[in-house]
Amino acid sequence: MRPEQPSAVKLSEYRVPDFLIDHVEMDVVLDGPATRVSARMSLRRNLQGRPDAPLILDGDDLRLSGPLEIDGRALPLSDYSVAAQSLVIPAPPEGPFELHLVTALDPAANTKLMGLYRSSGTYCTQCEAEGFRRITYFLDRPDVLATYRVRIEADRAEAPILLSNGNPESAGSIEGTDRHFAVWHDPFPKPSYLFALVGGDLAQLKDSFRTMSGRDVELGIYVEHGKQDRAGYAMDALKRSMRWDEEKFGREYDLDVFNIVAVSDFNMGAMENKGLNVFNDKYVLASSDTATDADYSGIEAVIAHEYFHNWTGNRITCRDWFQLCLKEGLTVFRDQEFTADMRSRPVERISDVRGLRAVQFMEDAGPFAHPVRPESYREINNFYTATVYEKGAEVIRMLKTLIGAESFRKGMDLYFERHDGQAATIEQFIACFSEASGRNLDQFRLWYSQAGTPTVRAKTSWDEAGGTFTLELEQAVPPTPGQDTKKPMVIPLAYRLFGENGTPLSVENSSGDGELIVLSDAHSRIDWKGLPKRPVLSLNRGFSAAINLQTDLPEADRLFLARHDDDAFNRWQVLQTATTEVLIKSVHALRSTEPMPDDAPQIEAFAAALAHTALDPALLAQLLTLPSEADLAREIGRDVDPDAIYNARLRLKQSLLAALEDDLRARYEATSVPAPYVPDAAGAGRRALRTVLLDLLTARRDERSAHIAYAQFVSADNQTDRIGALAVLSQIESRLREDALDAFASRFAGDGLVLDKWFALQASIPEAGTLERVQRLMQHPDFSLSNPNRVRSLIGGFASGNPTQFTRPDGQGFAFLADNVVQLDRMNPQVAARLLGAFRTWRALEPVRRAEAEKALRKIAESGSLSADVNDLVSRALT
Ligand code: 0A1
Ligand code: ZN
Repeated sequence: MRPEQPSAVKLSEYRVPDFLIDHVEMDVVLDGPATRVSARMSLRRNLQGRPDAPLILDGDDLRLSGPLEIDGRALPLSDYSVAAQSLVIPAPPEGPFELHLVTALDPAANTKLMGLYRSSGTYCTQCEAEGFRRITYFLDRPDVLATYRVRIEADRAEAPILLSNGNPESAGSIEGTDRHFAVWHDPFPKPSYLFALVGGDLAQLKDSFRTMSGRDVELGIYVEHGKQDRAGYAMDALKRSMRWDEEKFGREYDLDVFNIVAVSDFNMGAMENKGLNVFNDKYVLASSDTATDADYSGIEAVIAHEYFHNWTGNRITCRDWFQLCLKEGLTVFRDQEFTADMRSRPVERISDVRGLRAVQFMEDAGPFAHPVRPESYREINNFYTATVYEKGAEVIRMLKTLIGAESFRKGMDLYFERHDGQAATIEQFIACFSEASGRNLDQFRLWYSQAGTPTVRAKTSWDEAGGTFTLELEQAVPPTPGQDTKKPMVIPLAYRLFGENGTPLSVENSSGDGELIVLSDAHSRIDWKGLPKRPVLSLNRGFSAAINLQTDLPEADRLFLARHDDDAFNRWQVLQTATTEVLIKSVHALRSTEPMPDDAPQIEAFAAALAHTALDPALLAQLLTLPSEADLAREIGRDVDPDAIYNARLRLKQSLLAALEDDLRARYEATSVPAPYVPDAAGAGRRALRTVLLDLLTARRDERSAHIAYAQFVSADNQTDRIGALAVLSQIESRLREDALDAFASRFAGDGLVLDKWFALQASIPEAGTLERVQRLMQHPDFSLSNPNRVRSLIGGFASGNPTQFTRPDGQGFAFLADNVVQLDRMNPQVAARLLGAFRTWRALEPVRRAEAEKALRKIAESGSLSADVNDLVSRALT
């Protein structure tokens, strides 16, 4: 039995709004359970809308306080009606009018963390996608753009800081009381999802930024008292982001102030509200003692991402939620480019592609697959996905590769110029690039409408007599839910041909596009003529197309590329591909009577990488990291046995250790330098290498291995080395592991953000006792089901970070997740629904585990009143 389906919203049924709201005057009285919001909206009929349509405002979980007023006069009760999700005025005035209404809210009771809620006492808001309707009745859709003036009033002691969007206008005391107020005005018309308000007792870090035209902008980062000294890196990242957007895209900041508030209870990473970004504190707070290099780079990326939204998202927003990738794919592309410029471009590319494959390719291959621009949804919250974000960014990157950097920049300039102040669509966006480049991009748009990862098969041949090298390409897009047949896509394949000794050859190919092949048919053939010798082909360089590439490269070509390719990404890729093949063979061998494959070539390749002393340590760390368990599961595709995958990886690590122990140790020791911790790319690369080497050095998982990891744990003077050691140690069953875990817990007791790492590490231990450990940890004083970060670390860490235990053949791992999803759903549907992502590949499991996964999904489906969020995902998972 499948749960009942709420009706779907469809792109094809988009209609312009029947009414528009030009301006809103809000008066928000923050007063605990007696909080009140007064909203005066300047409304008018939209001449493009239906002439006789009633006014229907959206609402969710709202209580009206007092009568509605139109132009200052109370509206008789018979002239409007209030239902669970709407307020309807059947016959509003014909001309422009002002609607005034007051809602009564209890922010502390808002456990969904959507709308106005409290996080550690601070009043804060989250409105994307449909949270504003939980604050007041409104036309809560992104194509209704209004200016806002917001007056906030609160007790001065409880909330000395009062913030909203735009610029501060006035502030003062309310005479004869302990209360005060602040007025904010945002001159830029914006959709309601960008509204924000904060009231609380927070510490402030201040700075300023002079824009390219010489305006001074005041910057503020607000955090819990006592944590200001952990906000410095975020501030630095903000200033670098502001400068970068000026230099790379000509985009200048537009208000007098830019504020960021960090809160500890937040459903997602952060939110780009105009002039007032609200952040999950995980993406603001960092010190060498509490944060890892990965945390620092996460902060840098998310700060940049939210800041870049000011132009791609806020100044130009989305017409409807189907266009979500218009702002998200583009903004992820921009933040990835920023990180590449701040750090190492090839290392950033490798880690972005690793992430894309691990999450988005998985999503694209399972029941949750959907196009970058979906065409229908039941719950929009479930479309903040890797497909919309990460594949959306890849589509932008492919567009740039296809039309060239210059046309791309021209297209962006045209987009900003033409659509500033509007709510736009993908068609309008793409039209700017067609015009700028003079290219027809109709077929390219399939990247937005066809789900599934294209597979490209490449076959090469060599005609010695004529000196002709031939590449035959064949593309196919697999069927996905609702899309059985697909059309050929436009696939930009960057390539280079190498001659002897690794010299790049400059020969025109028969399609004549420089070092780029644009595959647009199902089959295609490219010839290079007049070559003296068979060249070596490096294809899809830098992962120019987001595809699964299958090549017939002979072993000799691979070795050649591993050594000579001047594209670091492809040097990494050839080694990954070869290692993946060996590991998959091992998995099959472990599940049958076939012999184990020969891993001598892997050992040789790793030895060569280790011997290459001039290599960037960050790149070496990537080269020495085996494909993940999830990568292998995806490549295997069906009848997946996570235990066999785990054992195959461990076995290869043990072979590498047996063959290369001295080299590994020497290299490991060289990564330990006594310099003080600096969270820069160079240091981060060295530390990443250190932990990768530690993992290999301890592959025997014996007591001696535990000692090696423990030694790094106790001597670490920064969180990266400490967590790196603890992560390795936690995979080894030993007394030392428990000692180290206890020491970590007492050192960071009370600091949830740091303990999240501790929760996640324990949740990922590949041992039968882990489920019980996780259940025990749920009782830990620093764990709380109401905090999304804790839930994601412990429960999410188990479901998504522990393939062998989550998929236990006895089904207890699945059942544990199911029970928690049902329980959490009553409190916070978004967080509950996100946990279900762990089921994105359940059908690929071997039959015993698959049956248990299905049982758990059915149990959720049958558990009674589910939120739209969980309902939607469970029913899609079971379809
Ligand atoms: N626009 C934000 C993501 C975001 C979406 C929904 C949220 O609701 C809980 C919060 C944040 C971004 O891309 O960063
Ligand atoms: Zn975003």
